[in-house]
Amino acid sequence: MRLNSPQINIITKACMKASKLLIRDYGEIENLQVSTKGPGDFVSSADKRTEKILIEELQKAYPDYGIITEETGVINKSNIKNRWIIDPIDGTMNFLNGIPQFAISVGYEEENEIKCGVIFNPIMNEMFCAEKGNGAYLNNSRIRVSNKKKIKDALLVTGGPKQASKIKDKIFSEYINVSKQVSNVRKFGSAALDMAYVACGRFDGYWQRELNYWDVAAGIVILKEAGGFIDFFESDDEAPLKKNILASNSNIHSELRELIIKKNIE
Ligand code: 2AM
Ligand code: CA
Repeated sequence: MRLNSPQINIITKACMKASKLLIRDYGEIENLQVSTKGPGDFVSSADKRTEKILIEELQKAYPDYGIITEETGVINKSNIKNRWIIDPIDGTMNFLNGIPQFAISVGYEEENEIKCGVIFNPIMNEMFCAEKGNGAYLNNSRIRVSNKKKIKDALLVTGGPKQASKIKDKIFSEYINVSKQVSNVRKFGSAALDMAYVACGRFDGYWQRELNYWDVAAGIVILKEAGGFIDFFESDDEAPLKKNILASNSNIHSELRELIIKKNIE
């Protein structure tokens, strides 16, 4: 591995540590699914505990860094120069259902730019990581986006709408419109892994509305370092933690963007 900043080393170690208990919890899910109580509370405590371990490990190294997390919110609010962005379990619904498509996602932001990040699926033992200027890796191998050039041949992935979404109809019609123009579309349920999969060429592109910054922070640097292109289409500058994201191998980007935005206007 040729990634060498102190921050990427710290994130990697924190993810490894947090994943040990997460793997054990995942093994319990099957039993809980058939119990009358169901796994709901169990998952929420797994989420909180994973986050706690990550925060402890990251703070040990840099106590004064800011932290934005899904569960706890913001820590050290005044430090906006150096921030960790944490999603302890991205793909919670999959985790809850015993589907091994979820990940710990941690990004490091400096002066408003993500400098390095890790997306780790502990069940598949796949660790995606990247550092600005030093490339993107899956475990120990360098990764790169696909070389697909035509949108009609593209295999895409998307997500949402969430249950509470006020724009469900718009998101569903977008899905139909895009599906008609491409090879196929998948929906895997973890935004972080969706982006990582574009980064390593498994998918050619990904889009999703109504995400949070922690869903995508680590994915931003991993995808960019793998040669991909990202844009936050129709996102609200006033709400920097809310994102609509379009990520691709870069070849198909403008066509895909046009497909999503133009079809919505019609
Ligand atoms: P989560 O698993 O951490 O909640 C699923 O389409 C993807 O969207 C997941 O990465 C999921 O993250 C994210 N997402 C963000 N907000 C969501 C919400 N309110 N409901 C469902 N998924 C959400
Ligand atoms: Ca998430």
